[in-house]
Amino acid sequence: MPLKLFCCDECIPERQNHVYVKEEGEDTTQFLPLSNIETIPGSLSERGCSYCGAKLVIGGVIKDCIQMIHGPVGCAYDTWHTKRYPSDNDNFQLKYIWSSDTKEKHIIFGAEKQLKKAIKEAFKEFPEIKRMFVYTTCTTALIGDNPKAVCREIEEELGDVDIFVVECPGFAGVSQSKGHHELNIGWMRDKVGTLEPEITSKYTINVIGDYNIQGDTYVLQKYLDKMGIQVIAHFTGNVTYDQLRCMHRAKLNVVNCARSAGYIANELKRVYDIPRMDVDTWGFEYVKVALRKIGAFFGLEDKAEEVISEEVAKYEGKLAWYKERLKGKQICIWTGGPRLWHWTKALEDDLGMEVVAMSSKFGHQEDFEKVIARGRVGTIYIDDGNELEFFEVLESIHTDLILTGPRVGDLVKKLHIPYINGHAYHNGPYMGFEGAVNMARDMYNAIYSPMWSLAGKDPRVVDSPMWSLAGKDP
Ligand code: CFM
Repeated sequence: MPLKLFCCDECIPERQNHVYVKEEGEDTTQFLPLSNIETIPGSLSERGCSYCGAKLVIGGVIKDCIQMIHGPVGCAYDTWHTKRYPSDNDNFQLKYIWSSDTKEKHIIFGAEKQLKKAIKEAFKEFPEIKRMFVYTTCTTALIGDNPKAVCREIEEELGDVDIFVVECPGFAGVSQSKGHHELNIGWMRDKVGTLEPEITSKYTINVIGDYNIQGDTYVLQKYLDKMGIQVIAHFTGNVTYDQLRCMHRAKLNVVNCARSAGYIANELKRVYDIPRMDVDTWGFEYVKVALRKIGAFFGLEDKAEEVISEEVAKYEGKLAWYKERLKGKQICIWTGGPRLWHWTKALEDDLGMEVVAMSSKFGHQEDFEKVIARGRVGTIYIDDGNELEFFEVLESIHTDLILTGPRVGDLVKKLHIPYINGHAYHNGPYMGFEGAVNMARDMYNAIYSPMWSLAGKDPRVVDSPMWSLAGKDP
């Protein structure tokens, strides 16, 4: 039976439809785990909320913009400093967070005045900043505030500011995925086409879904600069608010994260007839394919080959060194969704590793189609996995490393299994040729760290229930 019920899910048997083990000769037309539906009550989900998907993932990356969170201060605090997306604007976007700080009395009397006060105060504190994102949260959406009306008033009053409102209360949708969607569609509707860019090249693109995690965007930008391609906007990554208003002027949309930003690429196609090209910007071999595809679109094949041979010469040897030491190592990928299909085959082809279990928090059916198509036979594929299931997976497989977030990562570390931050990275960037080497280096350092054998010598560990769960004998 390819759909699998974990023992820990005995009292929530519906979970069986979310866990799949691929068997020989099967394809996704026969079995596909359910995904992008409500979390089953009783399952301790790892998902985020809609607001988080909008703010933490997409909007918060923009480098010249106040991020005003309309709600209790915790919503702002909890999405601050948990992701690392630098910028060349002195990291303005990482330093600060703003909140309208709503309290009980605002629930009763309305929080619009409070929002207005907070927005004006924020613009006053940062007089050089003239752009703002305003996000709704569960609380302020439930009481029926109208932040758009407030923002239009302020725009008129102040005259020189531009504010974008994202209606993304946490409870909307089933995961952070809904927040991505809201921001994509809202930005397209309200802001794209409201400004004209300065065109400096015949070849113009938008890079969609890169996010500059630990400098990913810089790596891609370097390759594109060398090819003579102008990037109108990175949606999003080291980008200004106004650059994003000019997205309608690109001749091509190059999409990496199709999950969080495929919507805006589709809208740009529908409204402005800009073609969409999906690429993988992680993985040594995949990046070659990506650059060749972009090169072929503009007739810049030679330029693409130049960049490729220059970069390959620099990094091929290093990658080979790590491959020698990483081949045959078994790993798990437990992240949001797209990184499963971006990474599984890349790690197997580039480094000879074997991906034995994958869990996606919020991937949709199309993500599972891609990941199962690219994944191995015998691998476990989980939608919206919970902690107990993770422990059960670890009992049934051998794994040398897990690519996941710090929350699950710190748990598995206690089982003496190394983890690499699959969301914000350990020491990135991970995109591009150099990124593939960085990722291999981090995985090598994690797996081969002498810490693991020393940790096994700690006598206190022997009695720990976690230790027996790990099935290891010190
Ligand atoms: Fe796209 Fe992302 Fe991801 Fe994502 Fe995320 Fe992310 Fe992710 Mo963490 S936009 S879907 S909502 S690639 S934050 S930068 S790492 S879960 S797989």
